[in-house]
Amino acid sequence: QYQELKPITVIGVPLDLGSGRRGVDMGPSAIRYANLHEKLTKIGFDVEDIGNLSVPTLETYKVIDPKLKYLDEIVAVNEKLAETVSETVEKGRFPLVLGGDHSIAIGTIAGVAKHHRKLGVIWFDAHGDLNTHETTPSGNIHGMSLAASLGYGHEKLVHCGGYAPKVGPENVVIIGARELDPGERKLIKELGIRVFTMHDIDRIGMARVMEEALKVVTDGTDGVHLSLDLDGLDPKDCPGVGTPVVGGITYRESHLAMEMLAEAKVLTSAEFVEVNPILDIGNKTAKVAVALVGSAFGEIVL
Ligand code: 6HN
Ligand code: MN
Ligand code: MN
Ligand code: MN
Repeated sequence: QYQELKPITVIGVPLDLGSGRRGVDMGPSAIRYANLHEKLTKIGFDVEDIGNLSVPTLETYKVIDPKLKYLDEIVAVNEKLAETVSETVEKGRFPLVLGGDHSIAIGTIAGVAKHHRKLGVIWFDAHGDLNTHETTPSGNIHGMSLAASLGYGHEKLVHCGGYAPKVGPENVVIIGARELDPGERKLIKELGIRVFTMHDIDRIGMARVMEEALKVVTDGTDGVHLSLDLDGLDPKDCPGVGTPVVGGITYRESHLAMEMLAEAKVLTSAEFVEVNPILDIGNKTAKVAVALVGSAFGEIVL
């Protein structure tokens, strides 16, 4: 309903401060190297790539609060990202953000949500990213981005873009979850967030999971954001991620999910995050990312 071949703006965010392991800062390059531009152009899109946001180097900064590592640096990048994404939407273009660690979802969502009365969010991930500084086991902000977008966590994260919350729990779905911390489980229950775990995918299949997920994210909304963490897939297919968890979504299941999204024509923004070329085999994970982008944007095989 919402999207009919809008021109796409690619925005790279080479941030790794939100992650416990280095290397995701090279994600945007790896994804471009895997021929993202060509893929989208072949499908028929008008694509512009505005390059990478400038991002501070880890060595330049010190951890001040171990429960919120590199908070101010991450907030600064996300404020800039929110502005860039918002300008993209104002130009009538579709923001396609390349990470970078998953903390950048805070900025992407801050940039898009203000253009929508109500935004649906698909969080495709092995994790919930629903920690706050009070529940985090690691202090890594990439584990807090969905909570922040829902209005939970540190003020500076929650109020990115100058407003909060960005999304309501009734329009959020998590797909692929298989590693949730105690605080995340608690928040899921409190807010009633729909989570399709690996158990659900095994049991009812990805097709039904996506049918249900699409209902949740389109219920009363006027936009849908896809936040796709490559660690949602099985590490066999996507070894190049910082926090791999065995027993994940298969290559085909993830494609089916993207194809159903394309068919539904509901996407208004998307981000592909956590590609870590240092931990990858060849450029396998970035190639999967580009293949998934193709499917999400309606690439037709036959
Ligand atoms: N990600 N739940 C763990 C933490 O440290 O909070 C892992 C987070 C992973 C974050 O997948 O983007
Ligand atoms: Mn994540
Ligand atoms: Mn994850
Ligand atoms: Mn507040």
